[in-house]
Amino acid sequence: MTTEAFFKCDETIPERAIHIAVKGPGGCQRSDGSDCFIASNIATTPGDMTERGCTYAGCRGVVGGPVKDVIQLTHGPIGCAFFSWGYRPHLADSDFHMKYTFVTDMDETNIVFGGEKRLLKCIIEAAQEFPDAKGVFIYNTCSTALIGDDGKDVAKEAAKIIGKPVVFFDCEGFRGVSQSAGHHVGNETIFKELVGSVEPEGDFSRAINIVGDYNIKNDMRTFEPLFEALGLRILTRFTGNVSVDEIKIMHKASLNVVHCARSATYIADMMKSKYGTPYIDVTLFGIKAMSKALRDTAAFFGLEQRAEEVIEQELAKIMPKIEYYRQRLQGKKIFIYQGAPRAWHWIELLRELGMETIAAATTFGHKDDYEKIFNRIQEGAVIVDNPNVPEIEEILKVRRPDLFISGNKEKYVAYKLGVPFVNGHTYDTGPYAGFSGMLNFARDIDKALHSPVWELLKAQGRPVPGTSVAH
Ligand code: CFM
Repeated sequence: MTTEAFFKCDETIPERAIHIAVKGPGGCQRSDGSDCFIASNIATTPGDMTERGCTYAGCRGVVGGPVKDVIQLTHGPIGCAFFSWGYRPHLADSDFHMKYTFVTDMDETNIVFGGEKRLLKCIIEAAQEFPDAKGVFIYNTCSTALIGDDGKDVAKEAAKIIGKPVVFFDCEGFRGVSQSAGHHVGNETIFKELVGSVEPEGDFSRAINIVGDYNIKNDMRTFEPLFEALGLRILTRFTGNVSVDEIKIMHKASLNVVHCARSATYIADMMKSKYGTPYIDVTLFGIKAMSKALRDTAAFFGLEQRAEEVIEQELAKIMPKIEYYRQRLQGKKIFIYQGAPRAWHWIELLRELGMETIAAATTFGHKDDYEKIFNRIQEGAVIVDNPNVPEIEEILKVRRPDLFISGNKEKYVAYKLGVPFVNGHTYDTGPYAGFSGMLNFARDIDKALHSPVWELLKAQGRPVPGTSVAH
């Protein structure tokens, strides 16, 4: 075992060593040289400059927030509502959920005397102001949890008064080690409070749910028509572009097709044990993965032949353009840092475009996410759990990827260091899913890599892609 930290910036945080690994021959090697798995889903060391979000963020921002026809009400201070509003483009065919955010706006007096009455008043007022809303989702925050407000009880009372579902999420920020706990709370609460609350008549033998896709910049438009072309009906989307009434009947579907395994396997598991609904895991990004998703789904319904026709038709449309981009992107080295699944979803997609991932990091991945990354990534790549900001900078400066795929928080760090960047969370000009979305992704990568700005910087003697920077 060596005492030297893998990253120079971690010399004063030895706790980081177990979160960093290099893919060795056939497996993983930790930064201290020992063979073992990377540590994940544990609390961040105090003082470590993590980029993680809170449980409330995972519940309100990721799982509950995309539901399009409910009042999205934060029970807490105004900042919690403001900073979770509008950043993630989980679009729908209406914009109520993106246009408005609601908050009980807890101030000092409310914290001292309690916020239950205020919460009830806010629910009633919001429901009166927006009579078309189909229900209310209430998200708990740290402050209201600490003073012991019984939001669940208020929700019950409010539901009787307004005559619509009022769902309370126990998603106070401090509950988990990252936003991942909020996904779990979101899944469990929606399952218990809404799923199965209505029993519709009809034939659901060819109905599926898309589970764990949030319709980021209309991702769903790229793949839903393909599932429909197989002869299937999409009953419920969990939770991109979905109404509360569709969630209530999602238990009627014959199959759950799970895209984001991290944030939504919980509800697929609960549906399997309560209703016997089977599920399959898919990746809806990239040629091989998207084709496999269609094949696996079709196989469940005995529609194999139709799947081959759909795939052939779609590939004919994109392959000439994919070939064009492959020529331009060949050999580029990529650093991906995403929440979790997209880091493993995209390794193969990038390979299909001629590129290799040399570093992959996730904010809140669990063991199963890292297993998938290790299995897919090339030897010698570095894998980092819950990276801190100096580590990200060090990877950009020392390993010099040709491109960094990450989110808005990291964009300017990349630009300052002369590294081309593509936004993998909210997309530059997405959608990126499906076959057609892959072309958008490739085009954005091409634009980032071949922007004329890099030539201008070179002329000024500034750092440009592919050159190392002293540190
Ligand atoms: Fe699932 Fe997501 Fe992701 Fe996620 Fe996210 Fe996202 Fe993400 Mo940003 S649900 S885990 S909490 S695929 S918002 S649509 S891009 S970090 S890798």
